[in-house]
Amino acid sequence: MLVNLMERTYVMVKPDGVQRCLVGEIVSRIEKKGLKIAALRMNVMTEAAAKEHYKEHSERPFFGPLVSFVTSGPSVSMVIEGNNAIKIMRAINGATNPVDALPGTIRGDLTVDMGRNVVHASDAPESAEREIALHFEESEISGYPRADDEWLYE
Ligand code: IDP
Ligand code: MG
Repeated sequence: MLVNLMERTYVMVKPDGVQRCLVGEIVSRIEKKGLKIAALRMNVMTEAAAKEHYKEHSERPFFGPLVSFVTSGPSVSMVIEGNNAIKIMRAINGATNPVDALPGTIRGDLTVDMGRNVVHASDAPESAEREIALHFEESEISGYPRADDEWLYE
């Protein structure tokens, strides 16, 4: 049961989250939920990586500003693991547009503008696999038991 539903997803605290000193707040919400940090790194994303990361939006008018913004300063990249981690992380982040993001979500509680919504999380298993491979070497990702695993899963 636990093994079958186990997923990994790519999560990023974008440069606005780093500048606004929200890294701890965001990581804390993820940890408290019961999801596991399998990898974590801060770096300035290269333009090539940013274009690849957001390639589904390459024809949209906000693509250029989005790539400039996400490469404008350090961001924090994570691989987050847990049962249904992909859907759970999207729920923790909240709707893309902060106007629609519910209170209790990261974007609902902490943001006001779609172009400065502080977090990213993969939206499906295929994008999670693609984004993890884009931003991390397999050797950077840790599989390890956590002390509270048996209290998190039936
Ligand atoms: P997501 O981050 O919730 O997956 P996407 O639709 O994949 O949302 O868009 C990627 C990112 O691009 C958003 O998080 C947001 O920062 C930015 N973005 C999306 N749509 C717009 C827009 O209409 N104007 C400005 N920025 C946008
Ligand atoms: Mg997206």
